[in-house]
Amino acid sequence: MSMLQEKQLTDLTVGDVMISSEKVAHVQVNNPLEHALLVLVKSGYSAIPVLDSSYKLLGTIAKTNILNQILGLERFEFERLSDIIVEEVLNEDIPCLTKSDSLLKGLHSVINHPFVCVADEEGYFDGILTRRAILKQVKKDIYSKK
Ligand code: 2BA
Repeated sequence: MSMLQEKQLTDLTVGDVMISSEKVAHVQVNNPLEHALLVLVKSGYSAIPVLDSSYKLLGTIAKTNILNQILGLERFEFERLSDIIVEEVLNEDIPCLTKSDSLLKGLHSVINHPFVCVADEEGYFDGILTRRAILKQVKKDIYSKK
């Protein structure tokens, strides 16, 4: 029996159910917006984490942030995508969890955010906790009690 099946919902940690960093699409803070938009469109995600060159978490960036930034008075000025870097647009005001936080704390944070980033005490990026991963565990818990 796997560790995830043995543990009760209330005993699970964020580290047990998060998507680990190597599977998470991300952009670096000094990338041009053109690259960030390419990663967002190609991955299909609406928002992804932003890291520095040492893989520390700095924030997130969404397609909407990029489109807002290049919205001129009459049209989207797509030619500006190569002149602006991610640093000028990212959201720094984001919640963050650690791997040892309880899943219940994670549940609380995904009420307002589709995903929440996970980092260690020094700020190095470990992965993300998504609504999907939380809902799967909640569903498993409900069915195990039927
Ligand atoms: P969204 O991109 O707005 O995606 C909302 C939901 O749509 C996702 O929920 C997932 O169920 C589905 N979805 C979107 N794009 C997908 C894709 N390329 N492949 C499979 N399913 C896809 P969650 O899975 O709960 O993810 C919540 C949010 O976490 C996503 O919001 C996205 O911003 C971020 N995310 C999830 N997985 C990621 C990854 N591997 N890398 C980067 N960001 C990720």
